[in-house]
Amino acid sequence: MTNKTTMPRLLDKIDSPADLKGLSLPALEKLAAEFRHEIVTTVTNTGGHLASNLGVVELTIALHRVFNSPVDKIIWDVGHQCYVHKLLTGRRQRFNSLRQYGGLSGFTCRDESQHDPFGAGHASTSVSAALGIVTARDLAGDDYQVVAIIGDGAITAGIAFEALNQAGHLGSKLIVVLNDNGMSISPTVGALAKLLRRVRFDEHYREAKKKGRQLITALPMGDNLWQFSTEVRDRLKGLVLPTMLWEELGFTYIGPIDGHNIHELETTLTQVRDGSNRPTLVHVITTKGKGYLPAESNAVYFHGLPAKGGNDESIPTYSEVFAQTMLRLARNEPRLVVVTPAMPEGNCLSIVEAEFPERVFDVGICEQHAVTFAAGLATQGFIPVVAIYSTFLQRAFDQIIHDVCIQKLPVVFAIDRGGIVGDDGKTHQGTFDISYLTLIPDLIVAAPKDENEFQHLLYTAIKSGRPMAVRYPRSAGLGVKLDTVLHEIAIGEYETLRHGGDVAILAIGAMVAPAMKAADELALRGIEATVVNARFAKPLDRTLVVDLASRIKRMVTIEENVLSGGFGSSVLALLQESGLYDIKVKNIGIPDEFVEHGTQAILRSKYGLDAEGIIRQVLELFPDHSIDWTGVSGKARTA
Ligand SMILES: Cc1ncc(C[n+]2csc(CCOP(=O)(O)OP(=O)(O)O)c2C)c(N)n1
Repeated sequence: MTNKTTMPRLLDKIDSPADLKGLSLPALEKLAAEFRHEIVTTVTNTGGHLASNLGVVELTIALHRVFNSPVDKIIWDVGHQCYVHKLLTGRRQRFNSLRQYGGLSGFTCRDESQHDPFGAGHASTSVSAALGIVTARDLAGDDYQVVAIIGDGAITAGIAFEALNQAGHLGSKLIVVLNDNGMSISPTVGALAKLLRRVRFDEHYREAKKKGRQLITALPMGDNLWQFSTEVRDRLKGLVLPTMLWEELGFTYIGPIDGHNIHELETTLTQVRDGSNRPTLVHVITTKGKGYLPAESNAVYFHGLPAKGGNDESIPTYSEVFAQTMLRLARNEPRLVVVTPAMPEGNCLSIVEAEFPERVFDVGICEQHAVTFAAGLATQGFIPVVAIYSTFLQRAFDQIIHDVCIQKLPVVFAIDRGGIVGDDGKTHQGTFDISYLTLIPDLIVAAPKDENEFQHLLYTAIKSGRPMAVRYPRSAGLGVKLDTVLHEIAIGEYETLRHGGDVAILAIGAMVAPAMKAADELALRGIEATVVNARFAKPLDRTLVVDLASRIKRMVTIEENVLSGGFGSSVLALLQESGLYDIKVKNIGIPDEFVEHGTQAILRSKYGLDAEGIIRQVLELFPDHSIDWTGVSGKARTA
């Protein structure tokens, strides 16, 4: 891809969708190339969703030429492909702050622009939200247009079908653009994906479609397209059942349309805008990564790029250790199966899939189904491991309670990206799981202090015969040695890593390492801390906690989770229950607010979840202590 930097850029004159309206087709095509260049240069630096955005450049231009945002509502599913939309809607000047702390979000966001009528980050919400807006419009007697753009990956989710189902029932005007690139993050799986592939690649269909198009273009301008598109559809029905799915759901089906042909897109969208008052589905075919060869040829890798200067790749990530452990365990345990809701890449499952293709199930973007599917497997003696990101497991809360825990089924939840995830921001932080899991009876909730303990906890989980969750962070491990022989860890038993009589620090998961560092530093300041690796958020090691509290009288809990309902609040409840009312307790965790985007380091520092923050907060328990405060940040003296 080239960009002649000496030529003035059209892009620099685009401050709102109105600036697009007078441009010729060649100018729009030039602009599309400029958008691509801008996105590639920015995202290779900031990190972000590259391939998905490159695939919708022409589609976004056409949408903004045909529809009148923000009066008309354009709703992007997931919101990860909204970069051209951002560039077009007054956010060009701030585009290089994408996903940076204090900068633009990587997703659509109502706080950011009136052109983002509905925020997202999680998949498959667009049709539901659009239908709600459509219904509000109709109730208010307004007449603006509502367009949802949903990918072939996102449309596999139950919620998308729930929305299509109601849309067909209501019959109101709603435009759904199906952006079909054949890819979720990995290739889209499932029966629906097969159906779409047939429409994309079926030669009979393409031939018949071509004839249909010739028929339409031969007609005098101004004729009623709908009459003819019905005629075309009728001709096609015998040949192409796939499109009938949408018709039977109550949608007028238009397509497939070349998603990189601005003229074809505009013509079609204009006809849809001015045409039928029914729900309409426009099937648009795009290429993920379009216009940037590396991304076109490896859309999986270029789906989401890390920011420049990312992690030290010599230390395996927790996700990699998870997959390696699954592989080892699967070799000896034929009942072990792994279920992933569309995240085989993120969970590094390719190595397991390569050896045991029949025991790894990608179920699509269907978290609820993933959990109940696993529960069904467990009823028949299998040991399912649901590999899932913390933030996406939120979707399956009832399934964990109703389908797994009430029935005490031995499903293992391997919860990736627990804690602060960083640049993806509010919609993706894994900061709620300890709270929403520990309130469920019969569920064991564990978090390892390092990657070696992680493999032992996974082993413990599959041996436990009980529902058990193991949550781990989005990061490389600590670089510790991995034991070759796995062993079980006694459930509910903590590990004391350091002894000291002034304060007991109970840290869980990724917080153990900074707690140890803080304790070493505190010792230099005359405070001796006991540090406990509280590897189970549930059950607590009641005996140890009560003993430490009674003896030491000062206790600090640390978790990368919201304070509300978290590990610290379980400890407080235990102390109350045990009649220990005179203990000074400090709970460290995330306050009652949504955590912005930014690097993990910035965010941990903001919330006092690094060694310095821990020291500062521990010192609050020693107001009368003679302490050397040198080197502790100014924010420290809050007490
Ligand atoms: C509920 C949920 N699960 C998983 C994800 C992770 N995720 C982000 S984009 C994506 C693929 C979406 O595929 P598609 O809708 O086809 O869009 P494309 O990227 O192909 O344009 C997935 C699985 C998510 N954002 N939300």
